[in-house]
Amino acid sequence: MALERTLSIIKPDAVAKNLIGAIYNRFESAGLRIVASKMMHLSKEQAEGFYAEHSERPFFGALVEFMTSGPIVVQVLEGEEAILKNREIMGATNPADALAGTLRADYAETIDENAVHGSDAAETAAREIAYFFSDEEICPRTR
Ligand code: RTP
Ligand code: MG
Repeated sequence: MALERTLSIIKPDAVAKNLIGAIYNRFESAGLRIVASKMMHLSKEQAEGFYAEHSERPFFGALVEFMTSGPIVVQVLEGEEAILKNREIMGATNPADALAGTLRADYAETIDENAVHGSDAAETAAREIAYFFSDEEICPRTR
């Protein structure tokens, strides 16, 4: 098993619904450690840059508008198989397809406003963590 880090975002819909603590509890209950955390309100440029891989997709404009519609909470999660584990905790992109007990099944209404983001592979995790956090802002456990 590999110790990994992944980038997680609590999206504007879930922050608006007062779900920050409930979502953090899911991460910690699953054994993931929050090793960096900040609240932000993304600019259009920041959201476009973060989702650049989707820039040609038909939903890109709506995605950027949604991600800039209110504050988000961004965190680095660390743990064994953290990338896959977080994706399992999140559930499928479309909440209608998400397994019972996942964040998206419990807290999201639509594919456009689906509560959380999580990196999908090691390379994207490294890029996404560096997009939001400097090395000094990441604080691994010392005890
Ligand atoms: P995320 O990146 O946010 O963790 O979600 P994901 O990997 O499960 O989904 P991805 O394919 O990366 O898409 C990014 C976000 O774009 C929106 N989306 N809308 N209307 C659509 O068909 C559609 N497809 C994707 C979702 O908000 C998705 O989370
Ligand atoms: Mg994705």
